[in-house]
Amino acid sequence: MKHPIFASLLLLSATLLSALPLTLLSARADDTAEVSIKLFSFNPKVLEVPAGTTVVWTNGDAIEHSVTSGVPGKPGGVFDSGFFTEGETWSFKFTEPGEYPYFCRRHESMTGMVKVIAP
Ligand SMILES: [Cu+2]
Repeated sequence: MKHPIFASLLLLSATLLSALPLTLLSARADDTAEVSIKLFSFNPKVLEVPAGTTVVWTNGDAIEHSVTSGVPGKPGGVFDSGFFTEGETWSFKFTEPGEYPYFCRRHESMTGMVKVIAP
C-alpha cells in the first residue's frame, strides 16, 4: 500500500513548482526596468517604459554617481538619488507619462532619459 502523506506531498510540490516561476517572471517583466551605469554612461541612454514601471539604476563604476532629474546645471526637482557607489542600486517609480531627462550631478557629461508612455 502507498503512503497517503507521501502522495500528498508530491502533489503539493508539483503544484508549487508549476505556479511559482510564472508568478515571479510576470512580476518582474511588468513592473521594473534596469539601467546600468558603467564607464561614466547610462545604459540604455534612453529608456521607454509604460507608466507604473519602477526603474532600477545599478552603479557598476568604482566611483559615486547620482541620478538627478533635469539637465546639467538645472535640476528638474522630480527625483534625485543622491550619490551612490559601486554595486549599489537606486530606484524610482514613474507613474505619469512624459519625458524625464536626467544627469549625474558630479559628472555633467552623463545624461539619460526615461520616456514614460501611457500603459
Ligand atoms: Cu557620475
